Amino acid sequence: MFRGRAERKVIAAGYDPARLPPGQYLTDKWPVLHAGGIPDTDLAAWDFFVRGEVENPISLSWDELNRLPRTEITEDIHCVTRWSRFDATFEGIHWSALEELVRPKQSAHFVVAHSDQGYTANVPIASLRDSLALLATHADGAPLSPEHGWPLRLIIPGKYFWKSAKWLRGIELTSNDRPGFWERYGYHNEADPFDEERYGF
Ligand SMILES: Nc1nc2c(c(=O)[nH]1)N[C@H]1C(S)=C(S)[C@@H](COP(=O)(O)O)O[C@H]1N2
Ligand SMILES: [Mo]
Repeated sequence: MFRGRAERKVIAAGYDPARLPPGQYLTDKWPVLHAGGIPDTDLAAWDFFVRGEVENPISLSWDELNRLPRTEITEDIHCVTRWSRFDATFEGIHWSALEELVRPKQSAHFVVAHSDQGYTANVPIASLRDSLALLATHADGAPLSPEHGWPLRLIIPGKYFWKSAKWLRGIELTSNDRPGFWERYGYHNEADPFDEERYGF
């Protein structure tokens, strides 16, 4: 059976080739990708909001956020620019801890993640509730580096990595789906790497 170069590398590395989505190659590195600059964050002035379709909107300081229960996940990440990285580990706060505080309304069906400098990304609320989703403060055992989203980034499983907003400052729950930064530029709304939902609806 014919195997492409990317797939041969996955096999050589001892992974099941089915883990690599079509059109992706495996890398051990963690490339840096974003539009615009890296924000200059002062943790003392930093806050995190949850608003929109919730009974109890909140704003938390960095210390308050970090008092919430913590959890660790391991998962594969896939960038639409075709690199994939397997078994990335992240540590942080799961949405369920925040959901208890804000109590989403019945009308909360979608999420807009808001980052510093205006970047946004949209997902269905089920993606945020997924056990592999995370508001991550750490990656691979260390605090996030500034270029990878320090102090806080979103991790959204099963979707191209542009949905995983870096420098996350808040979560807005919405009743209707609202396209985010890249989605407005024509990236696919669903972004499933195994269906190659790269561009267009
Ligand atoms: N705030 C913000 N988050 C962002 C982006 C961005 O431009 N701004 N780019 C996205 C894209 S396109 C990708 S592929 C990933 C890259 O994350 P990394 O640099 O940690 O690999 O971040 C996503 N999150
Ligand atoms: Mo990306």
